[in-house]
Amino acid sequence: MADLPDVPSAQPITLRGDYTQAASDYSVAQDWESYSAADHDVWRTLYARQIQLLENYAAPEFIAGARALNASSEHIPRVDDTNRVLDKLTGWQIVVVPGLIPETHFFAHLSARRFPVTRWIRNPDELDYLAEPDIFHDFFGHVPLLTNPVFARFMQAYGEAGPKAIAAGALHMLARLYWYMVEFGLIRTAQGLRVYGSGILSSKSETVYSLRDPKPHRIAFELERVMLTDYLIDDFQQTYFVIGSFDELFHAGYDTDFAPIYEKFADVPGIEPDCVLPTDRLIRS
Ligand code: HBI
Ligand code: FE
Repeated sequence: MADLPDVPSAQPITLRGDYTQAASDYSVAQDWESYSAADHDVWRTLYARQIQLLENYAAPEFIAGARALNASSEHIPRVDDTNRVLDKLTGWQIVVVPGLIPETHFFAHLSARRFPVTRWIRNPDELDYLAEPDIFHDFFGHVPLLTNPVFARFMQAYGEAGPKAIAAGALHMLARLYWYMVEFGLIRTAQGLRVYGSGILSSKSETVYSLRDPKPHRIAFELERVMLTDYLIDDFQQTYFVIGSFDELFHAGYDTDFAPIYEKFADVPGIEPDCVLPTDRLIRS
């Protein structure tokens, strides 16, 4: 059995996945036949809620990706089917895992163009909040943009950056980039501000909140600013960072040598999640 990963959470949570059958890279069989009717019901409910929000809230690239995947609204997708689509579009693959996996393994999968997707789905009484990612978050939230060549290449670069960040003792700075740009990112489009972050788009209430609520700050993306900003894991974000295009994100993640950033800010404390600096460019939603 593979070792249990450390949980990247302030509150101790018990990982609910079954790690006993995991291979050394933490992969497991999806074993689609063994999902229950109740599991498929949860998928159908969540899918119906979120898919109808996309048109008015999601980035066009995300909508196009969700369409291309052609996932069923009726039942949990079969990963083998999705992998055939992904392979043709960007060469990515989904690898099914029991749940959170250790960072080094997570990075290794991403750098090999494999996205880890949790096998299990939440219970019917957890539609709105979950401490760990499940297959709905991982699949519905993350996989659509893996059909986009620019975003997919950014994700690979993120995986490649992992071991260097760990060696430099700067994993927390790299993890902030993932948090704010992959999980909670907003983007400017011709239709106004839109969401592309998977943590937002797999949540009904945060999708609306992130674009419409006057409370959170929406700040133009700036790499060092993001890599220095602490985040909240168990509440809506107080700050969202906004990219102008996926090319901008790609440029920051792919063409930038992070080593000087890690060095420069090694002993600098994180910026509070609700802080607005005089240098920030605020974006109106
Ligand atoms: N494992 N399955 C899974 N999914 C994640 O998003 C994930 C993980 N392990 C580590 C991790 N994320 C983060 O700590 C890294 O991005 C830093
Ligand atoms: Fe996620």
